[in-house]
Amino acid sequence: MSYLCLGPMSAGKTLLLTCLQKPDSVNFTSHSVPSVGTNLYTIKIPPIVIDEKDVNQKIPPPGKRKELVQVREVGGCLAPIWRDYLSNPVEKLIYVVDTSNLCQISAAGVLLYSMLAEPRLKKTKFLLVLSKMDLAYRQMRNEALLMLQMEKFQKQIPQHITIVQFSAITKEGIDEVYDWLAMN
Ligand SMILES: Nc1nc2c(ncn2[C@@H]2O[C@H](COP(=O)(O)OP(=O)(O)OP(=O)(O)O)[C@@H](O)[C@H]2O)c(=O)[nH]1
Ligand SMILES: [Mg+2]
Repeated sequence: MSYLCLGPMSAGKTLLLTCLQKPDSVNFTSHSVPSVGTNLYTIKIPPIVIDEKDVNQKIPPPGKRKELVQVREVGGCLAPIWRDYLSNPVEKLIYVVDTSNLCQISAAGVLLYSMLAEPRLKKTKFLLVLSKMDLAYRQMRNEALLMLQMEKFQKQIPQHITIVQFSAITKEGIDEVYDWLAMN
């Protein structure tokens, strides 16, 4: 079973996965180059922090939370052949959309839908990452979801999609991504 990370070119996949690997290594001076192939990231998931004051906190039983996962990024320039990476069953798929790129959001939605409609991904768990949330000129969550036509998609597809707002710079959403990766 594999974990994949897909999304259009420059969506923020490399920086997301680098940030999950080493949060402190990413800051506003960070930059990355386009991935022309695939990159494999081994991510150590930090243990859950128990907040004794939070009576509603869900603490998974021991052994139920993964500690180490491997995620393969497939570069956005390989979108025409993403399907070639589906030969192993895909347990989880992270799909990254750049909320600051108005020209790309609708196209990102079409590509996402083509993956959701893929028969080999019917049992895959999807995480939709709305990236670059630190940028002032980004789309807000609701506008981005509207442009992606998420409401329509969610009625038509069997997969459950978790949605996270993320910034590699401010680390917004990082704990939610870790929790999603860690769950069985
Ligand atoms: N401000 C800001 N910039 C980001 C963030 N994530 C990525 N970037 C920038 O966006 C550009 C593209 O990011 P990448 O992570 O390389 O994008 P990618 O999805 O891996 O792109 P491909 O490998 O071409 O498919 C880089 O210049 C990053 O520095 C973020 O959270 N905030
Ligand atoms: Mg990349």
